[in-house]
Amino acid sequence: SESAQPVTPVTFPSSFLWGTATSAYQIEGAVREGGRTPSIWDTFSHTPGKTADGDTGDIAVDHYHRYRDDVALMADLGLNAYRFSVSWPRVQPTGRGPAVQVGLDFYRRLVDELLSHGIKPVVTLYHWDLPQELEDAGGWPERDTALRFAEYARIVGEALGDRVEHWITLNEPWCCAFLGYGSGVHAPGRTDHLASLRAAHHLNLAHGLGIQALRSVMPARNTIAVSLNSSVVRTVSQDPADLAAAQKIDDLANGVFHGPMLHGEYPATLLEATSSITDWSYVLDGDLRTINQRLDALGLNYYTSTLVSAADGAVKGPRADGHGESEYSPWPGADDVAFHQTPGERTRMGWTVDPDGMHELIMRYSREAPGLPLYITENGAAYEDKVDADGRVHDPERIAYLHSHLTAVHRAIADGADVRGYFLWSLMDNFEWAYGYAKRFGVIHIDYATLKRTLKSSARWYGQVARTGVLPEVPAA
Ligand code: PNW
Repeated sequence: SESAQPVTPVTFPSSFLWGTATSAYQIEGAVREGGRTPSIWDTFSHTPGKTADGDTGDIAVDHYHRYRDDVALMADLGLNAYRFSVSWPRVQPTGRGPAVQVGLDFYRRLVDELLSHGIKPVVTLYHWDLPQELEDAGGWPERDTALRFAEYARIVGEALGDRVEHWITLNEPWCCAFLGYGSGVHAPGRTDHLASLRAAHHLNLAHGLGIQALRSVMPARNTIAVSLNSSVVRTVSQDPADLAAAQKIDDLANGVFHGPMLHGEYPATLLEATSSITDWSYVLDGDLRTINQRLDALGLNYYTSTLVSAADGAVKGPRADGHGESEYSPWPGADDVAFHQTPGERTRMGWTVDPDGMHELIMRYSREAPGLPLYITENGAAYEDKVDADGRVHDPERIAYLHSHLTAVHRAIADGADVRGYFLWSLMDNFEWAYGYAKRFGVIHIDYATLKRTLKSSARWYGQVARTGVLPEVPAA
C-alpha cells in the first residue's frame, strides 16, 4: 500500500513522560511476606474455575524480590517514568489501623531505586487488590470501604509524598465495579447489578476522599489524577435506537465516573436508564461535591473501541463485548443493547486494533475537561510471543500496534490535546487477571519456569522512541 511519508519527523515534546505500567498483584508475588494478608484477588484466584489454568499471583514474576533488576532494565531502555501500584494489604493488612512498616519500606526502596536511575515514579493507590477483610465487611458496595480507602491514601501519601510527584487514586473503577460485582469475571466475583452500581458510587467517593486525604499530607506541588478505562462507543448506524444504545453504554462506561468526578453530577440519562435497578439513595448529601475534587491530570487507559446497536429483545448468553465470559452482563439496565465485534485485525485478547479510537478518546476528554493535562496511563497489546532458537523474542505485531497508537497520540497533540505522557502496558509479561499467564502484554518476555527476563524487540524499539522522542517508520514485519 502507498504509505505517505510524513514530511516532518513525528516528534514528541521534550518533557514527555515515556514509561511503562504495571500493578502490584500482577507482578509482585511474595503474597505472604512482610505481614501481607490476602486481597480479594488472592481469594478469587485460589477459587477453582475463576482463572485460566487456576493461575494465581502467588509468585507472579517475583518483582518483590527482583525490583532492582527490573528498574535496571527500564533504565537501560532509556525510559524516564514508571507507573506501579501499591498493594493495600501489604501496607494495611486488614484494611484498617496502623501501617505495616515492612510493607511501606518495599515501596520506599522501589521509589529510591527509580529516582536514582532518573525514572519518575507514578503511584497508583488502588489497582484492584482490596484487603479481603474489607470485602468480608461488604466491599465496595458499602460506604465504609470508601472511608477506609481515604485512610490508606493518607498513609501512603505520608510515606511517599516527599519523593513521588505523580499520584493516581484508582485504576479503572469500571472494572472494579462492573466486572467485580456485575459480571463476576473479576474479584470478588459477585453478580449483582445493584451491588455494582453501589460499588461505582463508593469508588467515586473513595476517589474524592482519597484526593482530600492526599492533599492534606503531601506537598502542594504533587499532582493527583485518576486512570479511567473510558470507552469509545461506536454504533453500527445513526438510527435513533442505535444512538440511544450508544448513549446508554457511554453513560455506564464513562459518565458514571467522569460525570461526578469532572462535573459533580451523574448523567440524567444514566439515572433514568438504571431506575428499575436502583434509586441511587446511597448518594448522600455532599457526596457529589466531595467526588468533584480538583484534579491535576486525567489518566486514560485505552486498548480498543466498543461497537453497539439496539438489540431486538433481551440478549442472553455470551456477548461480543470483549469483557470476558460470563452469563451475567456487566452492563446494568442495558439488556436492550447488543455488542458487536469491531471489524479489523485483533490481538490475542480478541480486541480489535483501532488506533483511531485512541485519537477520538483523547479529543473527547480534551473537550470534556478543558485545560486538564492528559496522560495515557495504559496502552498495549497481547500477542503470542515465542523465544526464537537464538534466544531472542521478535514481536513485530506489538511494534506495529505501538507505532499506530503513538501516531494517534501524536495526531491528538497536533490537534491541540495536552497529552503529557504515555505508559505502555506492560513492562513485562504478568498475571493477566482471569486469563492468568496465558496472555502476554509485556515488552519484556518472562520465562515462567525460570522467571528469566528477555527484552522483546518491541522493548528496544520503544526504548529508542523514548530516548529520541521521535517515532521512526515502522520496520517491515
Ligand atoms: C486493564 N475489559 O485491565 C488493567 O488496568 C490491567 O491491569 C490489565 O492487565 C490490562 O488492562 C490488560 O487487560 C482490563 O474487560 C481488563 O474491558 C479488562 C478490561 C479492560 C481492562
